[in-house]
This record gives sequence, C-alpha cells and structure tokens, in this order.
Amino acid sequence: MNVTNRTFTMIKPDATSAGHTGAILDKIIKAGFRIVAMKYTRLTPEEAGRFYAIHRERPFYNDLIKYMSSGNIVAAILEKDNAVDDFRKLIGATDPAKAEPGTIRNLFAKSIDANAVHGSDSNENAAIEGAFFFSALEMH
Ligand code: IDP
Ligand code: MG
Repeated sequence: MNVTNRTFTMIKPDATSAGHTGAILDKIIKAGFRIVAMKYTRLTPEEAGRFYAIHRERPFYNDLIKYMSSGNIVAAILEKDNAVDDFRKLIGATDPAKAEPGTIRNLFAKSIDANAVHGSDSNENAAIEGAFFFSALEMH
C-alpha cells in the first residue's frame, strides 16, 4: 500500500496511566485502521523536544515536552485509505471540550494538553513522525 495511506499516532501519558490503552486501540482497529508497527515506550525530555520541534515557538512548548515525557506512551503507524484525515476525524478536536461526541478525545481526554492521543496532520508529517520511532524493518 502507498505510504500516503499511513498515519502516525501516540497514546499519550494521561491515557496510558488512566488505563485507556486497550479501549483506544479497540476504537482504532474497529474504525478500520491496520497496525503497521507499534511500541510501548517512554520519551526522554530531549526526545519529546525533538518530536515536537515544529511547536518550539508556541507558548505551551515547554509544558508539552514535560507532559509528553512524564509517563509511558504507545507509538504506532496505522494504515487505511485516507489515513491522515480519517484518523484526525476519529480523534476529534485538540480541545476535548470541542471534540465531537464519540471521538477518542471526547471519550478519553482530560484537557487540551493532556488530550489522550496524537495524530499526524499531513502525509509528510506522518512519514517523518513514523520514522522517528520505527525503522523500515519494524514496519509490517
Ligand atoms: P493536535 O495534537 O490536535 O494536532 P497541535 O496544535 O498540533 O494539536 O498541538 C500539539 C499538542 O500540543 C496538542 O495535542 C496538545 O497536547 C498540546 N497543545 C495544543 N494546544 C495547546 C494549548 O493551548 N495549551 C496547552 N497544550 C496545548
Ligand atoms: Mg498537531
């Protein structure tokens, strides 16, 4: 399948620590995404800083780095037709208070910063973010 049919996600520390990992993976799989690669890990502050480097000018950057390195995460590459856009619809708006009912952030997120999941915003970033965590040999 063409790499543009892939997206990248993380289940964030608030969701793993609250015990939502299984429920979130279940929603992702039932929505038709195939797991290409997946790992349960934790980011150092330095790694979180590199991952979110595109946000370094934003006022919440330091808090984001601290939060994303505060606990375990699940990183995964997902495959589906129209993966990037369909996954953004499945997770809902950045602020869970504005996320559509039934979306992953609406169901599981705590706040605009601790918002349960990451989803790539473009095919280009999906490829960059996936390569941050996985080598080609780890994608199946
Ligand atoms: P997205 O995750 O919906 O693509 P982005 O604007 O790319 O949202 O922001 C990246 C992450 O930074 C968000 O998922 C959230 O964890 C955090 N974030 C975004 N906006 C704010 C904010 O206004 N305050 C605190 N954290 C924020
Ligand atoms: Mg984003």
